[in-house]
Amino acid sequence: MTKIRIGLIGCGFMGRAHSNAHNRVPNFFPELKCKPVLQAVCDSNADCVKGFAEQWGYASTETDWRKLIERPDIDVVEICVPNKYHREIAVAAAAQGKMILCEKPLCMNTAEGEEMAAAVEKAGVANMVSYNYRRMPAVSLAKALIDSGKLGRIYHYRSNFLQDWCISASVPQGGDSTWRLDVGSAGSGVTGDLLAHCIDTAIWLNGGIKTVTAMTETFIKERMHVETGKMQPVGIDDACSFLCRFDNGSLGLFESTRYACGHKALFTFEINGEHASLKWDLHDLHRLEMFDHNDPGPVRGWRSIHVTDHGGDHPYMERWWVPGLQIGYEHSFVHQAADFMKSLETGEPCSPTFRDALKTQAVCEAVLNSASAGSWALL
Ligand code: SOE
Repeated sequence: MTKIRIGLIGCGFMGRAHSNAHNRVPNFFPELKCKPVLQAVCDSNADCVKGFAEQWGYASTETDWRKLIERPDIDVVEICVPNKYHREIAVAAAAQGKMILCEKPLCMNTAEGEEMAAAVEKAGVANMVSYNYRRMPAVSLAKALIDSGKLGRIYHYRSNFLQDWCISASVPQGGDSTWRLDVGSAGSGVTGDLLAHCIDTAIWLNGGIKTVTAMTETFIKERMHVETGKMQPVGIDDACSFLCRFDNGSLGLFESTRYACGHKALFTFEINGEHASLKWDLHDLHRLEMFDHNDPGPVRGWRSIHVTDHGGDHPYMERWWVPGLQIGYEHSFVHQAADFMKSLETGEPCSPTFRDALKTQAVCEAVLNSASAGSWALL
């Protein structure tokens, strides 16, 4: 058994999701030869990092990420801090020969992404970006069905990610909890934060995107900035919709907003092929809906597959309870961590690598360019 010593940077919501995942892997994937060990956690807030280490079981703490990446007892650097830090940390960690697991989106823009992908490739270190929804069993099942040819030629792909947590003008920008609203920390708004998930899943399921035309809007133009205490212009996109053409000839339609009153995290996709359609909804994440035109006419209709079966029928589910008992959001991170550990054993890259995630970054950038130019953008 090889211990893979994790050095986590960032004690926020994502730091918790990743720590929980590493703790669960040895319990639910006992056959893996690589076992994650929570070696060190780093955050600039000394009180916060100490409490986090105790709560999740990290052996030690750091308050300077540079010290963490230089430590010889760290194998994997896990980047769970605001997007503006991803590039610098990843490039420095690769230079130290560390493997890297980076939160999404990969970075602030494609120029940074190119540098990051080149750095991990030059160093020859394992790398992955945390687009966790790929590893929801129902989403993985959709991938297997599409790849088997069940849907035939694909005509349409549509996807939404709708939230409502910014609808009040009193939500500030910047700081630990609301950095996603600060363009200097996040790079963009819903495009990099939410549509990036839709785009990663779309590329995985339906292939590359070649042209886009988009519109964005910033509904609330000024918000108080946590760091200055002053009202400042909002530089992010609050909402974004775009049309696209995929390499396979199908047409795509995407929408994301943080102003869809009543929707908390409504990530959905639907794909229509010549023989069948599939749809999925994060609020009902263990179900995959399928319409199969080859079903006999009298009973033809949408069926709702409860993706909880064993016997190899449903991805990852054998690991958990008994058929019919569902799992949740956090399990996608456990699957991701387990697949990463497995890849270290086999030496195969674990997708999405930095290079894979750069494709999503390029679509996000084309979407934002198209919205500001008011024209189609080519990839
Ligand atoms: C934003 O609210 C957010 O937390 C994203 O940053 C995550 O990536 C997404 O999975 C849920 O929503």
